[in-house]
Amino acid sequence: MVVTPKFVPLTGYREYPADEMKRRAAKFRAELSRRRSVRQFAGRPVPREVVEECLRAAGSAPSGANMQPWHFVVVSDPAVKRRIREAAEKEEAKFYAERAPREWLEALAPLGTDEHKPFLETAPYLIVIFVQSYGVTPEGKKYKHYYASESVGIATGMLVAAVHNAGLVSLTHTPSPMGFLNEILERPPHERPFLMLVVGYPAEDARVPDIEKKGLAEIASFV
Ligand code: IYR
Repeated sequence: MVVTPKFVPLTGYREYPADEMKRRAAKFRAELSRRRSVRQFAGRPVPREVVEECLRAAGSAPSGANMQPWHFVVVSDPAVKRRIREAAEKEEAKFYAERAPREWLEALAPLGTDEHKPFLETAPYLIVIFVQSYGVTPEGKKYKHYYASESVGIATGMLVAAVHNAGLVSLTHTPSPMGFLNEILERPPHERPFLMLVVGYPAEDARVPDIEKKGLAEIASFV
């Protein structure tokens, strides 16, 4: 089937004078630099509309051939959160005791993590992000997704930024392996759990690891 491309004017773009552009870039950088991954959450509820808007922001991400190969499951049901915590802690216990090579455990040491994941029950929302290896039409026909992992990675980054911008904290969490999420959340086999984003308010006494980000000279080169 040959589709003729259809174009519309670029109405959403805004150009800023150079000094305003610099100010905006620096302000956004400063805002994002305040973001920290948090592992201690308050139980306080978060308005669902906030999460919905953050998901719309994530859904605006660019993706390979605009296939949007993602699905977000927002978990707030305490019984489902408990099942996820139990399954995750079972895998994590094996990870810390047997599966993780020493080098990996050494790399994780500054974070102070272990197999206990109380935040999976405390936080008001667990957003489980799935990557779809292929799409399915309403008629049941399969079609290929391109750069699915890259696309979902971009959408996830935008979700992390949106959640921070809204005034909440998050934790990117990847219990390994994550297959149990398909079972608990009843997602089809062509959807692979990509990452879980734990979202909520930080606990009042939340503490974060004393770690630093690399500077520009270390992460970028201009040629
Ligand atoms: N999934 C484990 C281990 C872990 C792995 C990485 I890479 C981290 O950045 C943090 C933790 C856990 O969540 O404890």
